[in-house]
Amino acid sequence: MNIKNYINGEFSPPLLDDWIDNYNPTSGKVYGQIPNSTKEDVEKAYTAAKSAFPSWSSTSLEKRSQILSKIAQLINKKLPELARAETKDNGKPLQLAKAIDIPRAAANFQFFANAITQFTSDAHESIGLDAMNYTLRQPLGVVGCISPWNLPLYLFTWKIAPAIASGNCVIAKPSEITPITAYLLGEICTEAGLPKGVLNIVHGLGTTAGQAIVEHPGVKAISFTGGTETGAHIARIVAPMFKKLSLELGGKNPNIIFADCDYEEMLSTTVQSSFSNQGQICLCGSRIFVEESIYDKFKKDFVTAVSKLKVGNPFDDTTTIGALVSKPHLEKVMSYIENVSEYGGKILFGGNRVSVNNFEDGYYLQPTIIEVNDNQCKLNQEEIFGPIVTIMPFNTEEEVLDMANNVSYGLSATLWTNDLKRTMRISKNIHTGMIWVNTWLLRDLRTPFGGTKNSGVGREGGFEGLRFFTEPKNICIKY
Ligand code: TXE
Repeated sequence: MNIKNYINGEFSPPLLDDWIDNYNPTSGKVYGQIPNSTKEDVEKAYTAAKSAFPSWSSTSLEKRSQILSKIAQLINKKLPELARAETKDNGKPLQLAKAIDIPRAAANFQFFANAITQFTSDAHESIGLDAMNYTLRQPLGVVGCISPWNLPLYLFTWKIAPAIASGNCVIAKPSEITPITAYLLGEICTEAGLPKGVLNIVHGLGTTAGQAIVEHPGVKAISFTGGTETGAHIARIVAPMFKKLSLELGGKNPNIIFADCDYEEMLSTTVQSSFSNQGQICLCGSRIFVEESIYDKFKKDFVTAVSKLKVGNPFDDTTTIGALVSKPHLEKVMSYIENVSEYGGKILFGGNRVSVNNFEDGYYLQPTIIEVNDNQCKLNQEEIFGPIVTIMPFNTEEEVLDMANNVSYGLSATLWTNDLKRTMRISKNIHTGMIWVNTWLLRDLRTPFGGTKNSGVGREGGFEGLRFFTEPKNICIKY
């Protein structure tokens, strides 16, 4: 499938007619080409976005909301096609794309279609001074949205929906590794009646097309999800330009399991939080800490449960683990397995590539459990972002809190316990942006989403997202 840029409501080839191969990770084969866009394509997208802005920013909230709702409806209507495209492009099980990725992309639009009609600004009466302040929340203008490959349409729309709901025009770039559903979104936006130039989708490499969006002096804000190193690079570029910046970066999230938890529920959720989407979710609980008294039992039961996961053809209904997203990513993940003993780990389960019938060159890897005995080892400090978790025991609350916090990331944490006081203490003292207690990845789209430390700055979700994409302007009137 060959895809094109979506600029000013039209599909167009890259101006320099340069293309990049797109791989299908389930088979390891090239199955299409995508534009290798350059600065010139970004400039074309900018011109379209800039000229659409005056009209879009003064379009009524009801009208914007109707268009966003229509986009949501069309995503739901085309769910089977979008889910298949996502699986082919990313390698994830089709069941997952159908149940999570595509419905959530629709929900992102529907949520912000509703949220924008409820978003209000403040008024402050200066009592005794005969003055009234009111604060406008104005759209920024042209903004940039750059998203990764792990949850392609889900994360792409999570940025675009609040940006356009609040009246901005967007230049968006999906990951070059998973561009297809973003391409299909262009058609949907046209069908939904989104005016030309409100959303412009430029495909290409991060270092050229992505960088051109970040560097463009007319782009007022960058919302980025991706790797920590890339986030730091972007921050260095935009800081002296004083752009608004939201960064959602990597994670190395602790999953803390106390003996008093609801064991069976913890066990099945822990299998999910470890290996969903081949472990390629920034929220996966990749460091599992288990209270000593249940450590041996957990180890045995966890290995048994994980051994039942089925790695295979992602289009097959019974598959629970599909292909990793790309060859370089598979190689990165495998390097941790190859060096496991040097890094102080012992493989309890998995560790091998899997050959899948008719998909022999796909990027399949067993879910892998590694036992470690030092939280400072590389396996516990670096984001692997694949189907690998580490486990180790702990004795006291202080000890596990210390290990949970002793890492450069601070995205999320999961806690399993029925002790209320302990829940309150740990939740308060853990250094992450989000904590799930007795559950994992239960999402309410109104809540602030994001991390601390090397996991990024800023929050997405709910009104936080709308605040990011608007500039507060205070007006003080003396009467
Ligand atoms: O991400 P990149 P990569 C982590 C994970 C993974 C590592 C690297 O550990 O192994 O990051 O992954 C665009 N200017 N996460 O290299 O490069 C790029 O084109 C502007 C965690 O694939 O950060 C893509 O659209 N844009 C993460 C997007 O950035 C640039 C999800 C993300 O790609 C750019 C993915 C530049 N200079 C990986 N360079 C999460 N937080 O969920 C690249 N891009």
